[in-house]
Amino acid sequence: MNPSPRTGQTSLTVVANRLPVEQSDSGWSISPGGLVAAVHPVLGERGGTWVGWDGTSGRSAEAFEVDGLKIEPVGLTAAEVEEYYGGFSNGTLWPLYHDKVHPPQFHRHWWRPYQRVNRRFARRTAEVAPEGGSVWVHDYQLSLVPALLRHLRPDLRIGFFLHIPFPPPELFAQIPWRRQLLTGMLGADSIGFQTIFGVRNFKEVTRRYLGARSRDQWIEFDGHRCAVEAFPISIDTREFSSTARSSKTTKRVHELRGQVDGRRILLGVDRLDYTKGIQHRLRAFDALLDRRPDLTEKVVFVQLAVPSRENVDGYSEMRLEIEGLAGRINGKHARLGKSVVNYFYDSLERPELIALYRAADVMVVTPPRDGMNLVAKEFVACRVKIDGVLVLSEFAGAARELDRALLVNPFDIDGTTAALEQAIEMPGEEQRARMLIMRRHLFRHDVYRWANRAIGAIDINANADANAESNAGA
Ligand code: ADQ
Repeated sequence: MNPSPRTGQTSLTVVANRLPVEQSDSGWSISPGGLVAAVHPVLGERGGTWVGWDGTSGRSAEAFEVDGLKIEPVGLTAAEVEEYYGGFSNGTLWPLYHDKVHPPQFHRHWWRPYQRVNRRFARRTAEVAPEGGSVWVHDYQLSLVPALLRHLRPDLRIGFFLHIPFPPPELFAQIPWRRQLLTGMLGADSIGFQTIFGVRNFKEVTRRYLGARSRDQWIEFDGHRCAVEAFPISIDTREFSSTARSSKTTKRVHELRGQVDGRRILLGVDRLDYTKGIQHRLRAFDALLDRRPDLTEKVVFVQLAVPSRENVDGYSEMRLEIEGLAGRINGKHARLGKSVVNYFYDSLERPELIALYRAADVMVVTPPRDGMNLVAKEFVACRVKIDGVLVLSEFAGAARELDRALLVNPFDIDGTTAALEQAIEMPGEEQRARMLIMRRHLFRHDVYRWANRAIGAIDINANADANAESNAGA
């Protein structure tokens, strides 16, 4: 065992596809982001290591340290980036797990590099994790790591967290390598999903395709017990809220509002991905202006899209489609000097994003499928005046918690159009009542609570496995 000198808890090793660091002229620094922000305090307290890929191709594998965090890079060749990352992870699993909103491709020449890279991650982790330590593996790119790691290092406590949805059995069934993916994940002591639907789907497929037995939160397979639970991820609510409240942000909000001549701002903020439903919301907005031409001079749709996976199949076509759609809507409804859609293909700095969240009147989040969707939560956290309206897809994990949003089915253009109209015209009192409830929820359920619950489950369930009688399914 390797207890931390301060807490007596074992050290934590995080394993994720990407390292939480970025390089500039002045060297490496921790890159801002939800996962690293949530895990950093725990890593600081318990002592920790992060195993991951640095985003480049090449086989650099020298360990280094940033802000007290040990970094263990896993190198990938250019071919592996294409086949393991762009191919099996993002061309097979990503679209399939998101209900096939884009057709997945099944290629054996992607599966083999996926296995090889998963083995490399497992080996690297096995080399660096302290004896008896806890390891937390993240996401669909590394589904095989838990079982590989358990085989190499049976002394470790292993957790796995899936950030994206786990699909219904009839979709999962299509994967030629479904048994290997399931046995890979079941090597963990604890698996976390974003919602209870992920838990249910996973239990069902392990029963059907592995004959695993499950009871309550336990799945038993091959003499090993694994806990499966929903841990909805969240954000640093206090940090978003206090930045939104600052005088600097307030000044910027006034500037932004001045730039749109008092028009109401509908806002979309997404990674440019087909799971985010940017086209769905633009079509609904177009239909709204068709039906209510009087709104043309009163509203503007601001859509920010962060460049993402530009080398993966389907992404550049989708970008062209969205840009064409934005252009057509402007062509139809804009007046001289007044476009109705302002589209930006860019990533914003956090303070500017927060100012936009505050400046907007209506946040429009319409993914046809999304594990959680942090943008919806960030918007709510930034509404320090307890106003504004969230229009949210019922197919985002966040809809389970943010149920005072106007929930929409993004495939239903008429329904989404009606929700946009309702949002634009919602009285202040109703905005306040809805927003208050959602903000209260987010202050109680922030990312620190998420990390504590998920990491706590790894420790507790590993102990349970060692001590408990094997009675699952009895
Ligand atoms: P994503 O799909 O990448 O991740 P999402 O929840 O949509 O994550 O969050 C995107 C993040 O990027 C947000 O923090 C947002 O602020 C930021 N962002 C988006 N557009 C931006 C822009 N133009 N400029 C700057 N920042 C921008 C996966 C799953 C999600 C799940 C997360 C976390 O697909 O469902 O919520 O992991 O588990």
